Amino acid sequence: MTSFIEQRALYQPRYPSALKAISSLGAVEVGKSDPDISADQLSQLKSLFPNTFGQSVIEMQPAKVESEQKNLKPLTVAVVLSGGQAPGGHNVICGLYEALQQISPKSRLIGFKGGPSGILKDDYVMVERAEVDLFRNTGGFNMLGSGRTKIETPEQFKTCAEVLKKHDVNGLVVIGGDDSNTNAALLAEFFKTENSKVKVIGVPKTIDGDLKNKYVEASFGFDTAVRLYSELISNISRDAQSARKYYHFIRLMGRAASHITLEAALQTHPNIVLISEEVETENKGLFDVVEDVVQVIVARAEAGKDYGVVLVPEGLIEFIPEIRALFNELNNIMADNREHLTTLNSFTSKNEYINHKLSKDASYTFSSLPTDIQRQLLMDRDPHGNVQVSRIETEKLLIELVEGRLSELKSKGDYKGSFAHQSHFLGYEGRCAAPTNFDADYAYSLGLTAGALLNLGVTGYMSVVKNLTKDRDQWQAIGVPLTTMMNIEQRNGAKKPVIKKSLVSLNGAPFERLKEKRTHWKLSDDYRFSGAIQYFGPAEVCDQIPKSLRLEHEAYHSVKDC
Ligand code: FBP
Repeated sequence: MTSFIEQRALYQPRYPSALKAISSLGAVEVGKSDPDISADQLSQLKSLFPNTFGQSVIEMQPAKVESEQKNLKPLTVAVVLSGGQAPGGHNVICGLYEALQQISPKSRLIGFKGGPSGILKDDYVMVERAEVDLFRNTGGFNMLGSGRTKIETPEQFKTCAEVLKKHDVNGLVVIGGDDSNTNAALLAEFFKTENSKVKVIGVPKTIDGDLKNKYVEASFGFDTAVRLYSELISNISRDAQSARKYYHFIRLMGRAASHITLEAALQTHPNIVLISEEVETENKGLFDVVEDVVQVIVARAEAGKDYGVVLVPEGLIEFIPEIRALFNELNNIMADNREHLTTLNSFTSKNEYINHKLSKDASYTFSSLPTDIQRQLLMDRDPHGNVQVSRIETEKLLIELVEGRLSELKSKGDYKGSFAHQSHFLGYEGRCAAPTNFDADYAYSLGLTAGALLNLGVTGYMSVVKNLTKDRDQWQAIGVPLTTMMNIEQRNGAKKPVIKKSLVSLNGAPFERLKEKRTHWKLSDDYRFSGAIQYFGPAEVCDQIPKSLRLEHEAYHSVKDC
């Protein structure tokens, strides 16, 4: 064990004071709210979730009378880590364990291994005090492992029920992103229909920051991942400014939404920041995006600066209208012809087969992309039907197109600079970092809240902690019905109920702040050195929270440091 791990293990996560006495908490209903979707989608959701749709949001408060207290028998709870790693996952499990111990020292926590498939395979470990002490405040999901298996067929639902029954499980906690929490909602509905005693609670995890809505202020893991990326971007910016010879194109993880890129920009002040949601709203084609980047490079060259930093969100490619249309066609073709495609082994045969089925416009877009990108677009979708954007090298595509355009301008005498470049992809580097104080505290609180919700006997809820910009003792533990976050979307070629992803709002305060500042960043070198994540030392550096979170929940002008 390293000295860092030893010292960090001593950190005691902080949490809302109400969660200090879980067995004496009661539930107060604080209102119902339907998701903000069309009447048609609403009625589809009601019929898909007859037992769990329409439940109230509940707030946990000390019970007023003895009879309201839910100090029950020991609970047997199962937990899975699902989807991509996010810093804080171990702390959710540690918080959950402590909650169960508070309820009864005889409670048991079963950790299914490798994500939801661990339940199907009945592959598990018992989580005991020794594991909790070993993994508290550490990054990674290695305590149990993770996976992206979706429990979707009737046979899988049945197996899941049988395995949980065999272990006499009362509650299942799914720690995951939007897709995994959607799965949690489906399981909750299934168990209720089957009169099973298993209650299901979801926990909002994802570095992408796109699992947020009017109840969920943030997902755990976002803060740590962006702080780590920001440190690396700061280092690269300083290198660019020192060597004065490269443009650094840095693609940042985050699948669809640009929250990570936006937050990293607020922390580091790059010269160019692309925000996918803005590109889509302004209906910009690929060549418009390239032109925007080129203009800044030309202007910087005129100021004698042939270097700079460009941030590119991982999901950008999917938000460019002509490419989105291509993706939709590709997804449907790939879903409808899955079996036949598995028989085609070479890229050329796959390419020919698919290209034949594309519309004229989509085929033109596809053919105009470099071969490497075409190859990446034809890779398998994830189990939820999503394009695996982390495997598409958008930063390299941009570099190639920018380079081409600059040489055109050069030949006409409209550009006199030189364009040397480096490409980077920051993604996996951030997903298993040791959680910041914020993520360590937040994830631990979410685990405690999940335990408290199970003790109350509710199902189909997400564990939510609110007031995150306030001190920990003012954080508030609530339960929000998973179905209130859903809408109906096209997945794997069919309409499915899914938890709605939150994209960057162009009317939101974080984007407003970016707009206010970014013109200045283009030509100046106003790079900010955000520094490494600090775990030990003064609260100003150890207890920071994301700037976008502060901008969303505090008065705009009070947030000055970005
Ligand atoms: P989750 O939505 O499961 O949290 O995953 C987030 C993420 O890190 C995305 O940012 C990225 O596109 C994707 O996972 C990469 O997936 P994989 O780990 O399967 O390569």
